[in-house]
Amino acid sequence: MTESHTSRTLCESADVVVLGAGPAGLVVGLLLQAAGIDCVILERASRTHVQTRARAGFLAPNTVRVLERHDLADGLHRDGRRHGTCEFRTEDGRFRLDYGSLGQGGQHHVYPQQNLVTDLLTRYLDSGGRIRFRTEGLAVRDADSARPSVTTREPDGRPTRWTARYVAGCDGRHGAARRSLPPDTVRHHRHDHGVTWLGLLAATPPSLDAVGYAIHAHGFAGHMARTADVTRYYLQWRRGTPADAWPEQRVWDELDIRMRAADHGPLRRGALLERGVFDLTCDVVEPLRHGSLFLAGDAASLLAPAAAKGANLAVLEAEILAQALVDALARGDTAGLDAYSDRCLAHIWRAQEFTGWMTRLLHAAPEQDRGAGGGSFFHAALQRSRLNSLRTSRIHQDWFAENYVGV
Ligand code: RFL
Repeated sequence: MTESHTSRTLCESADVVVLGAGPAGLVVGLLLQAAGIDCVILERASRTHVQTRARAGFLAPNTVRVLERHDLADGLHRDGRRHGTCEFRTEDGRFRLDYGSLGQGGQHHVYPQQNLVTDLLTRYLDSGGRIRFRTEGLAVRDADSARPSVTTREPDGRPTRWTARYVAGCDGRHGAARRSLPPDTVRHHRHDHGVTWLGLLAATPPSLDAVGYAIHAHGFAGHMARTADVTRYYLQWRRGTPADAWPEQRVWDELDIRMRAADHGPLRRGALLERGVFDLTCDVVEPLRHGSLFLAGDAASLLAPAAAKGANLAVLEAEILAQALVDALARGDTAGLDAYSDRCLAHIWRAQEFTGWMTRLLHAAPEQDRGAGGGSFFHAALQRSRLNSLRTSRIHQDWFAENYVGV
């Protein structure tokens, strides 16, 4: 590590500069740290913000295995709960799939992402890891050289240049890593599923002992456990409508209608802690490398949240990337880095395909194709057929289970 000043720009260095302290960046940082590699994590937000950002909650078996392999799973085993059932509610009634005991998939662990991030961050800091909060990466420069650098804005506004051997771009969809990719060498594939969700966090215990997926003429509604006191709900939402357009009472009344509470039991209501609107869009950057810059997590690929894959892919890619960086820096073996992009893209496209299928299972048709009152007959009939197949075909159920928990 070196530190020097030019006339106005502070210069620092590390063998690996990791952008972003989400699940991807923290796993990369922890694994490099454990292997004795000199690294630093640069994070735009404050520590408090990073540790309280509520997002994912369903961790796949592979994610748990990665965390266990590196002795990072204590919190998850202490406070997480195993989960293996989903319930579909439609106009034809409801059916449950015990996906945890189907196929060769396994169960999820329900453990809020902010708890996981807090565990990883605490371990990283306790083991002497370097991290700079409120330090925004502005651009990755000279990535096609052996000495790339990252320009940053420090908390006091001072410009800094971090030089490195490698840069791990784990700073999400809107981060500096993506922005720094030259458009002529990297393709950016985008897709819009044409559907929008209102995501809600409610201060109330779960109402079902399963993930709830409700298909209704008014649109989709979803229920996902988080903790004993907090539950995530989703409502399909008209694109462009602000998150706060409806008062709480109307949100709960609509959830009751779409979840068919009158037939299947009431929902436990509580204060809405958080609302967010997001369009179900996805994208993939290809390849996930430009010279010495590697992308992982949401920076590499964004998935619609319908199948709960994003955080799980982030952890998978982070372990692969960290191992390859250790091989390169400790042993001079760059085969892992050369294979990184192809290896991860195979997982990413599989996850994108299943997420797209899941989106079409939950939504009859993109908004622009829908007629008034819930969609054209054709799309609705296809959706019903899809659901019937899932309800009745054991092979289809096994396929679902393997893809639902797999990455
Ligand atoms: P993150 O977690 O976004 O972390 C990126 C970090 O980079 C920082 N950053 C920068 N730092 C420095 N310089 C810059 N220029 C920077 N720009 C950004 C940010 O502050 C942040 O700290 O990305 P990462 O690590 O790749 O992890 C990805 C996951 O967070 C994401 O895929 C999941 O949350 C997606 N997701 C779900 N995934 C699941 O596997 N299971 C789920 O149940 C699940 N539910 C969800 C979700 C995402 C949701 N949102 C965001 C729509 C539910 C929701 C509501």
